[in-house]
Amino acid sequence: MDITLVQGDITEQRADALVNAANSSLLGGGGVDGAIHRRGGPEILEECRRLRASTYGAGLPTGQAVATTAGRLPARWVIHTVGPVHSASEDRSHLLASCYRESLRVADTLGAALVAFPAISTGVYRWPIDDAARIALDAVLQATTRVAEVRFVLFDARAYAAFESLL
Ligand code: AR6
Repeated sequence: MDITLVQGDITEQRADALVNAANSSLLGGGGVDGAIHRRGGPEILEECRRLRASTYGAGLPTGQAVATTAGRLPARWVIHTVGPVHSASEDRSHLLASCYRESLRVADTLGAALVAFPAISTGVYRWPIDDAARIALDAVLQATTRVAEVRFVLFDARAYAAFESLL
């Protein structure tokens, strides 16, 4: 598997699947989630609503992932995953690693070859970027997957530098 790093906006990436740092409601929010729904259009939210009604009435659990159409985004699918809120008193790193693993598992079921990830949990959910980058890279490197390229799309220079120094 190739791992590549890009600094920029994930909604501008051409990929088979873009991963969304969603929340368990699947009904949108700020950050990457807001950008994906804004740029992708209402089709994505409609499919999220259907998923809630059919399967995730109680919400998508933290660490799990589910796919929808990508609407108007330059991708075939959006894979929504729910990162953990960072906690100073409890180690939730297994849940953050699970987001990457489960997203790649869903990507395999779709047959996605190129998957773009944001730095999950490092915005609203306050995970320190250096630690999040280590967990993300470890999880992806240890995953058993047919995905050929994982592209991390880092929004700012600090996040990019955190991933680059580890890679
Ligand atoms: N492209 C790539 N990265 C981005 C973009 C973008 N367009 N926008 C922000 N980032 P966040 P979380 C970076 O807050 O911490 C939402 O409200 C950002 O700089 O999007 O997992 C959801 O609905 C940061 O490094 O996700 C949830 O309620 C990273 O993406 C909650 O936020 C993740 O920041 C999820 O919080």
